[in-house]
Amino acid sequence: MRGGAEREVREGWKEEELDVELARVEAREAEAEAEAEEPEEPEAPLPGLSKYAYRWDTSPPTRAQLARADKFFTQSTLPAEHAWTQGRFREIELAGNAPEVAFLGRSNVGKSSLLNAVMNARALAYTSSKPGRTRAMSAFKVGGGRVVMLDMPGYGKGSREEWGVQIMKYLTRRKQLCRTFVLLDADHGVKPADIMLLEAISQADISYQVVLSKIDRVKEKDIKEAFEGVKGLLESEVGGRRALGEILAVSAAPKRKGERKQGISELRWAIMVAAGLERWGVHKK
Ligand SMILES: Nc1nc2c(ncn2[C@@H]2O[C@H](COP(=O)(O)OP(=O)(O)O)[C@@H](O)[C@H]2O)c(=O)[nH]1
Ligand SMILES: [Mg+2]
Repeated sequence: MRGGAEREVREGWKEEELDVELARVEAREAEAEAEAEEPEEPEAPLPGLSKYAYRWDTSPPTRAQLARADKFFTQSTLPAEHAWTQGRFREIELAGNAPEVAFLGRSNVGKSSLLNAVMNARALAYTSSKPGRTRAMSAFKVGGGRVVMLDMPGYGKGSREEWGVQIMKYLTRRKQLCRTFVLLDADHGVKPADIMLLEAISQADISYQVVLSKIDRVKEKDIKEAFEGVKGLLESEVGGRRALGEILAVSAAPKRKGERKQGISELRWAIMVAAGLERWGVHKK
């Protein structure tokens, strides 16, 4: 019968289509099963990334090195002390040739609080919640004068002109200055004033290292994003040629509850490396 033959053919075609569809469904199911069986792959870690540092040019300190750095900065027999405060470069007593490290950044980014945290001092460096209060440079001796830490006036509104002239003189002329730390607020992100500061120090060919401040205010994943963003910035024209391939992240934990000190040992170690004190505290055999 014609009608029956036609149906057979049609049904035959349908069966083929069905087979194809079935095969597709099976394949999809198998795929889904395989996916479900495979343990979820953790996000690939960024090489060189740790909790308080992102390194692409340096190697991370060992636990023993971090412990020595903490010891150096917290020796009770040799507490940190104020060395000098000056507004003008020519007035700074140039005596002494201890290695120096300077802390730069916008007003209120947390420079003075961070110095106090590193030096294990409550209020050696003057801190203020009102921006632009520190107009002078202050120097502090650490470890019996083996290192001098400099708290610089904030870069930002109102103080830019004075800042430019005096600080640039210091940064470019001071022979014993071995590293400049540029603080960027992890909470507020990179601001135009930060870009101007980075451009200024890059143009003056000053070597520096970036430190993200106030990380107690942001989530861990935001710190990672900030690290990547800042690396990109440092590798752009803004960053110049002298940025260290290592960004640190810190919290100075000032007064309020819930604000924990973080990343301070790593920063202490970075200062010791800059000052050539890697071997300090290593017992001689
Ligand atoms: N949450 C938080 N606040 C901070 C931190 N460091 C500093 N601050 C606060 O930020 C303000 C400015 O700090 P200060 O150290 O004077 O900044 P400077 O102008 O860069 O020297 C003060 O109110 C500090 O208490 C930090 O790590 N975490
Ligand atoms: Mg200050």
